[in-house]
Amino acid sequence: MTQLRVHGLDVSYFTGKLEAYLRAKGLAYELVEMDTRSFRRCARITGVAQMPQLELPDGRWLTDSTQIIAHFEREAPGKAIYPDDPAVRFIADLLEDFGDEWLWRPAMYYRWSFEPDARRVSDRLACSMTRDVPLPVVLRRWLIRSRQRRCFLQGDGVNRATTSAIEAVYIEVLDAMQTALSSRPFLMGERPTQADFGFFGSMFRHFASDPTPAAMMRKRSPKVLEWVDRLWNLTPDQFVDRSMPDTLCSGLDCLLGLACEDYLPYLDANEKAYEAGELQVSWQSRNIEFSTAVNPYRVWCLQQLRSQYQTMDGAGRAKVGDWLPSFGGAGGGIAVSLLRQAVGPKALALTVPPWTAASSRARTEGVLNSHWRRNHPFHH
Ligand SMILES: N[C@@H](CCC(=O)N[C@@H](CS)C(=O)NCC(=O)O)C(=O)O
Repeated sequence: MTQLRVHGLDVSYFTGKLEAYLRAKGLAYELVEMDTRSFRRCARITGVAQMPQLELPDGRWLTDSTQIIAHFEREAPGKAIYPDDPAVRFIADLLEDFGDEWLWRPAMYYRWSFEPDARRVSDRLACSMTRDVPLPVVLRRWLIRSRQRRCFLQGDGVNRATTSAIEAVYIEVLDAMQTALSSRPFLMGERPTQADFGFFGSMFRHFASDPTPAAMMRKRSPKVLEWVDRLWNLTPDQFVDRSMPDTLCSGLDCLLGLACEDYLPYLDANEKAYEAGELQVSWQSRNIEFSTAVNPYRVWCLQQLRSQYQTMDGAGRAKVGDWLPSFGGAGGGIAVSLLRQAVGPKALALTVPPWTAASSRARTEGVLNSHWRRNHPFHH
């Protein structure tokens, strides 16, 4: 085996994010379509039942799209996507995390609540992910829908009372991206950064592909549609000689405002509930009350952002301290105080990847699901 093997699916949010990054870097890969058996096999190696999982040519494994990108930015530093300026890089990290995590719920909502969208993807999953399940296709399709609706709609705070707030996230992000992309090809400037890839998973695999949100994108935000194609079609020669963003461009205020006013207060509530040993967390978005399971993975996301902020030099912290309140609206000041807090006593450590089948993380820590909880339905 000489090239990278991406174990995932062609309808998957984070597989799409990783594929776009590898294409932009010019790293050849083969997409290996998962089924339930290979999903379990990969989980036994990396300790996390999720996709994508990346098999390196030397037999080592990586998982978590953000960590995989960090790995290649370290190991293959040419054609860099991380900004050189630490403060700009921090903002790109924040936007990557916001894109990764905060659009998951709207992406699942549009995919599994609307009949044409749910039909299209349950058909696809019945022939891909569950092709090794010895049941008739109709039954597989039904099981997939029921499972996704139970886990990612009912289980993630999607109900009649919260629908308007979830739709507002998608619409506001579309508008914010349309503004940011009106005068440049990528979110932060002339060159792609991790911020672009953070938004790409949801925008490409869900919003631009599932019929209901795709119609909205075509009508409302053609610049976003154009950016989706641009990023998927990106090769290193298109950006290597472009300069890295060294300051914040105008037009990012709406996006940063959403990250500071909507996402970070949730991350704060999630962390507090985790620290208190609770299983559920409640928070408000647009005056609507949500209650969802505490998500340890996102506690780790906040800890990562905080330690990145705290390890910057004084000049970098000062820039972020100026930018967040001026770009991020009222939530910007609160965001800065959140970033200044010490990492809580229950700091989470992600065992340093890559893993090999012999050093499998699962063997010592057991298998977690993609939100770092146990009891994944595909385990047994
Ligand atoms: N933080 C991970 C998230 C990966 C993730 O959540 N992937 C989804 C599919 S796009 C998944 O595997 N979900 C598991 C499930 O459906 O149970 C990453 O960045 O790769």
